[in-house]
Amino acid sequence: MKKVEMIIMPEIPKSDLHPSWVPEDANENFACSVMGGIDTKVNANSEEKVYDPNAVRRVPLRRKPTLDEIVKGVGEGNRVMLSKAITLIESNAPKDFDKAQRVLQGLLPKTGKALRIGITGVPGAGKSTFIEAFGQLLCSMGYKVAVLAVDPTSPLTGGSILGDKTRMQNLSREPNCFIRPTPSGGTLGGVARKSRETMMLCEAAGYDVILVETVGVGQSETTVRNMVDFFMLVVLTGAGDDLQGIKKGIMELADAIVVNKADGENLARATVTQGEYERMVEFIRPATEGWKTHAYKCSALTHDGLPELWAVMRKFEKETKESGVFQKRRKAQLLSWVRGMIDEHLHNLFFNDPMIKGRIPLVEHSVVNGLISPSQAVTELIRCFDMDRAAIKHMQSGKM
Ligand SMILES: Nc1nc2c(ncn2[C@@H]2O[C@H](COP(=O)(O)OP(=O)(O)O)[C@@H](O)[C@H]2O)c(=O)[nH]1
Ligand SMILES: [Mg+2]
Repeated sequence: MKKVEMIIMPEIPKSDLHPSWVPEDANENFACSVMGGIDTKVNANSEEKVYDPNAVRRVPLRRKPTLDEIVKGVGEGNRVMLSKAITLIESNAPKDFDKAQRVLQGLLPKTGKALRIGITGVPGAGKSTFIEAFGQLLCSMGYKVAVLAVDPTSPLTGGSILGDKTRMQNLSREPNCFIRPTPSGGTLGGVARKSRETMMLCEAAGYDVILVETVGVGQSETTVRNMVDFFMLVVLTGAGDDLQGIKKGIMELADAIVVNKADGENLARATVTQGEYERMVEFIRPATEGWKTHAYKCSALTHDGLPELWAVMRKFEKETKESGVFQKRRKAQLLSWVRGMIDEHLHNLFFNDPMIKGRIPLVEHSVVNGLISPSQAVTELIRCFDMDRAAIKHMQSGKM
């Protein structure tokens, strides 16, 4: 009987079981790990296989990249590094804030080069389907496309884009496309800051077009209008007069109104609706100086009308850059961003101040019971705040 050769395997240290690579979007449930194989050494003088524990290939441990490596990686268009940088931006941990800002600072010279396009419309209008089709069209033309979402209404579910991931399956497979769901930032201001900074990182990573989807509710349209160059409103056929009345404010933000689902039996109705919107835009203030907003129709399903819309956007870019309106808007957006952040910072500083926290219920009680006027209440709170800040400063300077 043939002797069965046994190779006794020593216990592999736990550290060697660490995966050396995991997919970019893996979470802790990712079950598959890629490990180095185990080498066996054949003894030249005998047939016997000897296991040499030193021959176990050491798999380098996954270590966190340094900030410089992240900056370099993003600048070279490395998607893993881009995701890491965005994770830093999206983090709510104070220790990550400085890191994120250092990464952004390092990449600042490479930002600002993309065409930023905002897409809004009521749920079901076809925004995600449009982005999927339009994104693929742009990728086929050789552009690198980044897709972001601003949806502060559902920070827990990950926002509209995550919910619609099935509708972006083809686009997410495009090597030249990067899709990032809405960040969970709590307030709209928080989400907006993260989205703006994410947009800048994508630009630094070489993305030519940024598509920002937003839900058609509340203030998010205005917020997205303030972070993009071209703003597009996706509408449906057959919306009643009353609904269209509500949209007037949003129409005033749009550089294009697009009647989607212009396909099949709906095509004729879409053409009529397009005409109605075209008449309506005559009466509204254009969103962009020197640009005439028009109504268009398309089908995100059949892709009809998409190349024409891209041509409109390129025309918009060319004309506004020539007139200087493009650059003027970008500058104004930056300044309003800074102002907005100052507002938010001061707001947080004020309402998180321990003295104010304790004082507010009392002062509010006095106001509602007619003991002091609202103006007096504000003066009183601001005075408390000033005193508290002065005391904190005094303590910090070691005088107490
Ligand atoms: N017929 C037709 N259906 C569409 C078109 N675009 C989107 N849809 C459908 O409309 C529904 C809502 O689309 P979705 O992209 O999720 O809308 P969103 O909520 O605005 O992002 C889905 O069932 C889509 O398949 C289109 O151009 N034609
Ligand atoms: Mg959607």
